[in-house]
Amino acid sequence: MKIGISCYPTLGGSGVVATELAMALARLGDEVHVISYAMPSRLELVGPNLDFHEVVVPHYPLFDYPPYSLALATKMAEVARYQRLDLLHVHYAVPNAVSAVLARDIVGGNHLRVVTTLHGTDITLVGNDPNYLATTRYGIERSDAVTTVSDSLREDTIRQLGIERPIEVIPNFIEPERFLAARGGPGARRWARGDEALLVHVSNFRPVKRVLDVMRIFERIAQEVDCRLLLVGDGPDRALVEQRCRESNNCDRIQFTGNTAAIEEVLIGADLFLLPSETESFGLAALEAMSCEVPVIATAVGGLPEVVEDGVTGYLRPVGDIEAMASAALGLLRDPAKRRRFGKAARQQAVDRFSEAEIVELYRGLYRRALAGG
Ligand code: GMT
Repeated sequence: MKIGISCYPTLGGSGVVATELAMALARLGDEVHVISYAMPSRLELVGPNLDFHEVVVPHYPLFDYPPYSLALATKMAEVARYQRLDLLHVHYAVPNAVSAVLARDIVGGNHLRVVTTLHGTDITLVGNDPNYLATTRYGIERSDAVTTVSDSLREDTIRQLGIERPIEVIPNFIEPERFLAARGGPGARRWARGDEALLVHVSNFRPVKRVLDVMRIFERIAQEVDCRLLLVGDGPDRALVEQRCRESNNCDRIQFTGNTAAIEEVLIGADLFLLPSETESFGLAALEAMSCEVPVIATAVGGLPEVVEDGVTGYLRPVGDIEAMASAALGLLRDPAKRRRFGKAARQQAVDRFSEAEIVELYRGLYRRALAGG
């Protein structure tokens, strides 16, 4: 198949899933063209059948807001026409779905298909904003096929956007071997002093991630156990977090690594993963932690219960319940055998339920059905 994949190029979950999917499809022999305003962080040009096409958004004095959606649609139409694409698979509805639908109209004929994958905040925070609602709904309804990354997001899409069309659930995935390969090295323990417990949080530091809750949980745990916190990623709330670590006199026990594409290097060897989000449609970071045998302490929201099994691969507690999350974490840190058992179960479930090979085949099956759909 000849597939155009469009996504945000950042290290956010939707960009990571799109990039890993693009590389997996190319390895399977499909011809893949990635379309974005910058080269996605995790993208490696794995072979001659994987290309990158940059969307250029020219500035003009009239434009206070350069029209990215139009430049994207123009590039999608150009790539579709000249590379003879069978379909465009767009990740994140705003504005990618609308741009793809427009590109399909520009190309004309009846052969180019549009597949849209909804990732989370494109529905729960952005798409349902009245300023974007009508175009988000239009992009979803006019796509030839639509997927969400969890049952929970599917329900949110139906309820919050009033969507009535069929939506298929295809979850996020991991490549199991990648996380084993890091085992030989120091992994996260390069930051540890001696035997101290290592807690890790990975995110884009947006308010929805509640990074201050990560700090509060850590402070509570640190009262009872010798431990260190690894904060991976970057974003708007980082300054707040740095301020909090100074105020609580914890800076010497907290390490900021910034963004990294080599996520396994900060997860292998860690003791616990913290994800106290306000909402989370799936929680790819939690799945990546699980695949490194790291149990997850998270909130019981959105798609997280579809990923983390409470009491088996981690613990799920109510949003904002610092005491409950800290005490669940302490229960595991004080019982190393139990923590290891949870870690093994986490890896097993990640491999059994979310392996790349199986999930990528779900996408390919969907593509075939969309192409056959006339
Ligand atoms: O907020 C983020 O984590 C980034 C966001 C994105 O679209 O890049 O992530 C969303 O998509 C991921 C991949 O499908 C999901 O695993 C995340 O749960 C989801 N984030 C939220 O719903 C907050």
